[in-house]
Amino acid sequence: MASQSGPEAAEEHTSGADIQSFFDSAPPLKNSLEITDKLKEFLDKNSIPTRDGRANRVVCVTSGGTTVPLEQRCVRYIDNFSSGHRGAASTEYFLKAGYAVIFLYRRGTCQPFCRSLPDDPFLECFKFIDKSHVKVREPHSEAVKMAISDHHNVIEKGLLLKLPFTTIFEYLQMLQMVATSLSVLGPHAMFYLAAAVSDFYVPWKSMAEHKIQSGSGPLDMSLVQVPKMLAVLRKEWAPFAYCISFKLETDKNILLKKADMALSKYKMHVVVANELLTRKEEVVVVTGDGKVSVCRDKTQVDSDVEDPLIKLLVEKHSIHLEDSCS
Ligand code: PAZ
Repeated sequence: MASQSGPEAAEEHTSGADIQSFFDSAPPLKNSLEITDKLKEFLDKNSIPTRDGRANRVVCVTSGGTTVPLEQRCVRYIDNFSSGHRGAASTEYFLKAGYAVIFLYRRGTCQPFCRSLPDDPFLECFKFIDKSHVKVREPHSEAVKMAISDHHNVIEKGLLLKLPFTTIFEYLQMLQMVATSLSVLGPHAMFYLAAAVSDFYVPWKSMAEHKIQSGSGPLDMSLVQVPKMLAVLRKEWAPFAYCISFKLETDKNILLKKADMALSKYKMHVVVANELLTRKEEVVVVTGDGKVSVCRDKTQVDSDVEDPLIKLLVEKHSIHLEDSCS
């Protein structure tokens, strides 16, 4: 089941009780103390006003797809499509624009600053000079040097915090932790929710403990709807933050209608609508003021749509900040 976005009917009704029951029944995060410490350290660094007295802007970029385990000792799971390219590229552009970034990403998906690294098998990119020295082979050495130095630079300055998730249970618990910590930044915080989040899941308590056996015939299981957390994020977790969500469809005839629905239903500031096949070329930025199509600069070979997209969103965030502070 690819549960990128359920049918309209399935998007209705999320009660506080559904949300509570999701969190109550989710297996607790194994590393929640470590995450709390990392968030605290990151915010201590990034909530200090800059020299000119301006508050720092911090964005949480979510990236990659969540999984839905079918067994507690998980052998099988349902996955959601997302390579993580959008989130990784956007993170780089937000950092360039002066934001500190919390990169909440699916383990194993695309990482910031790694996009220009060679596709060749990793070990084929290196060679021994002598027994203790390794060199990057040409033509990869420039790309590898750039990736290492760009990444090192932002980590050193404490501007990038990377938090990995795999399952829908981990993702939503971590998103809640990040959102409630970022609420101290008020309108200076932004959420850029590009992760592909499962719409249906198996509640932990009704999940088989051991590997499901194939001997007992066809598999018949019923999945429960994942409560829509966007409205809670807006209303309770980080009520003053600037919130951007994504809407992915494969049928372009319903895409903009669904984006409009998400905008009004979850009170997002922006919904970025994209179609699976053209997502790297064009997106549509949907706000209460109208719709703007944003395209990759096709005259440049290495250009990507995230470059103009992030520029536009940064402008919109600035207007939001001016409005909030006046
Ligand atoms: O990760 P990627 O670059 O392969 O794809 C990005 C995307 C299509 C997952 C993202 O732009 C998106 O639309 N995320 C939200 C998906 C959804 O509607 O749940």
